Amino acid sequence: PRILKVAAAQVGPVHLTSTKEETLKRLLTLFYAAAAQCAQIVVFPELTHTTFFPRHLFSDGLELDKFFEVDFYLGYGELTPEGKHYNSSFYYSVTLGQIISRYRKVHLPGTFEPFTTPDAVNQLEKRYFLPGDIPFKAFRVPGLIDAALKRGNTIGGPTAGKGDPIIGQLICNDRRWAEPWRVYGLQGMELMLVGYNTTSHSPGLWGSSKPMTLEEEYKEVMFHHTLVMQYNSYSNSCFSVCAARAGADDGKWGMIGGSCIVDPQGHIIAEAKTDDDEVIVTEIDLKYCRQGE
Ligand code: CDT
Repeated sequence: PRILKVAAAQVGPVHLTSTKEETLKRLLTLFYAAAAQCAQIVVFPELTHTTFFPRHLFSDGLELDKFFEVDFYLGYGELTPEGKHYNSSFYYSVTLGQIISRYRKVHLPGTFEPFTTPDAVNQLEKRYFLPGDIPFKAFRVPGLIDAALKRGNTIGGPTAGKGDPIIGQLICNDRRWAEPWRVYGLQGMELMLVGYNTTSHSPGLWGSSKPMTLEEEYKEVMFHHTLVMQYNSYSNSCFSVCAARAGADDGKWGMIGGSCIVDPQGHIIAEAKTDDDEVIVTEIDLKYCRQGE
């Protein structure tokens, strides 16, 4: 059997004033909670270590750079040795003791210039990040499944066993577009990992055909989130794990939460119940990615 235990680590509010040490402590607590439930893969959100800083305008480059790190695992603000900024994630394999896949967000939402209205909710990703330049490359992860099965799929590095799961990664807004899922899907991807920060109220950014109350807007944003996770998992016959930032950063910037794990039939098989730090864990059997076999 090709069975894995996967987890999404949802992270509650992280304020502008939160220190990385405080946040890291919370992430470790979530990590250990997932490990205690025997999870083999834990997915953390986009830009995990800090508040979702593209809502703020920073004119001082040095002040901005404290949100970037050269290396880490999870979703993070990447500062390259050449001084370029990306919204990135990576996958670290314990078996190999190294990062085996890197990704840089391609679909950067929001604006370059900040809004000027007093109630503006900025999303300045176009200002702070370059669009991702790494291909959507699925990767095999060794060591997670002992018994290799005959799949006849040849992608992956030299250490890749034939039964090793095939994984893809995206960041937040990327999940709304069919192409990245399909490009990974055509490489036999069985598990998609997505970290995200989705604001529950984004005047001027989300289109809507009618005026909405805050509650209606939250429901609509959550509907689109689950719609794309469920539909794309279904249409590519893969499992997916998505991990959110949740709650209100700085007491006012609402995030939808909604971390969940979806099966290849498009059903949500595990989901977060809170708007705060929370781990969800479930077992998945990759045989369900291969319909009709
Ligand atoms: N972080 C991120 O990509 N957020 C976007 C919101 C876009 S504009 C309100 C998302 O697709 O969830």
